[in-house]
Amino acid sequence: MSRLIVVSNRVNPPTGKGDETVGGLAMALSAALREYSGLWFGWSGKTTPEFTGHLNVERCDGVTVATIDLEESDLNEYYNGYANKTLWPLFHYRQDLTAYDRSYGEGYERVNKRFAETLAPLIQPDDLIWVHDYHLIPLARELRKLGIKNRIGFFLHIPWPAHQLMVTLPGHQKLVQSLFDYDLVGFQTPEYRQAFEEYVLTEARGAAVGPNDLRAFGRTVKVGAFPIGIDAAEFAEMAKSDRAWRTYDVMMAHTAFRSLIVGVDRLDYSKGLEERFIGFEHFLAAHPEMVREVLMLQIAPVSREGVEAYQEIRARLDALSGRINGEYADIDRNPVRYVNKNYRRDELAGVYRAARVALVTPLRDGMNLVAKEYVAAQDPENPGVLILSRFAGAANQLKQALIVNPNSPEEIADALQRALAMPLAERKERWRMMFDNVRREDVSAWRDAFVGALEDIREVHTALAS
Ligand code: GDG
Repeated sequence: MSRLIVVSNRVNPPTGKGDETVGGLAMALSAALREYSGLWFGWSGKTTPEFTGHLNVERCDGVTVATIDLEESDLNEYYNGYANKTLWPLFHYRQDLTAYDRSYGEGYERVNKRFAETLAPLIQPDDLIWVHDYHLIPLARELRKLGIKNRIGFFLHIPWPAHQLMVTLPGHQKLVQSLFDYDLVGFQTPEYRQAFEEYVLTEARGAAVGPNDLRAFGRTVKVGAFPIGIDAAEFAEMAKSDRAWRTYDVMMAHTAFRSLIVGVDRLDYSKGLEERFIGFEHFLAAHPEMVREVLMLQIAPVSREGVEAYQEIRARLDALSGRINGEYADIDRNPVRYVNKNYRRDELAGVYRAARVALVTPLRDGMNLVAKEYVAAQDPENPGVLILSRFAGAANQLKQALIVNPNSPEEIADALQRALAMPLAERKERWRMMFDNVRREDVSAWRDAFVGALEDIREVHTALAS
């Protein structure tokens, strides 16, 4: 069996000490790495005055982890710059927030080169290399320049934008061309894969040369949709753990007979938090009899604080939650509880289980794992209702959610009313179908489908050679 090398911007393997803040994705990748006796490579999250290429290598719970430190200018130009001020907003359809700065592009190229130069000596001939996300699109190109001939796959966790949006990016052609140095490029949904194909066919004058093969820039790449999942069985178990029950009890006591409506998101403008708050405000205005019957809890740990747009949205959300509470609070209750703290995963599971409704209303989202976690954490005998944005990749799979356009406060308000009034039988029926999907298309299925497709490429090569 080939060895697997996973490359991602940040590396956060579980420590094996019950570290409950580690996400499901890290758990799943670690499991795959253990199975393939693999290596996880990425940025340590630390900076150094001058880049040395020094590798920090450690073993974490059966997985070898190799990280490098980056310079302060790398952090500003590559991570905060090109990745999070250029690609992230553009790929989430926020052209208004997209910054184009030549130094960002240079920093992005430089860091990808540094990743490649440090990683290349660690690669053995038969290794499979799996690169993750928008930070590292040019990595395969840099590795190929160094003579690496291994099979390399790329998975994009965020949306691929529509063609007309993609061409607004200076240097878009070079970026897309670098994807053709991979053997396999995976997207979250058929829609994003289709958007990529449209760019290749129209802008790069490429051709579809097989059901999953695109040819352009003199190379052929396999493309596919690989919707990411969660470890549903583990999450459902976690929702019944002692700590989850304690959190559940605390939530029930504090909601004091009100229905809990929950949102859990990194504090990010793509998650539609402002629009969600305004939708909730509409609901309260349209249903004054419900004001004392509901509590909306929004958990939103801060992220990317080095980027101004994130500081600005934080300030706007502070103001908005204050405004709604100012208007609708009473001496004994607030309709909105808004917290920026990070919780343990088992505590989150308890919160999800206590919530009668989950509001997952991103304006754009590659997939959205919170929607799946909410489903997995429900009590099968008394499940809650998921309200889900049509612009989350998850809407492609969780069709029994109440699907809304997150830009419409009226639609959010109407869906809340419908969710709160939904009879138990309907809640159970919708939940059952969603849970079946979350369980079937889980994180192991995602991982196996991607790694399997990458392995198959070798089989084709071997068959052709023999
Ligand atoms: C990207 C794509 C795609 C949130 N608050 C806490 C906490 N979380 C966890 C959630 C969930 C994860 O963070 C967020 O995952 P999402 O999928 O919702 O969103 P992104 O972070 O934007 O992820 C996305 C994903 O990659 C995977 O491909 O689905 O579309 O944007 O797991 O539970 N976890 C803990 N405490 C918190 O307070 N422990």
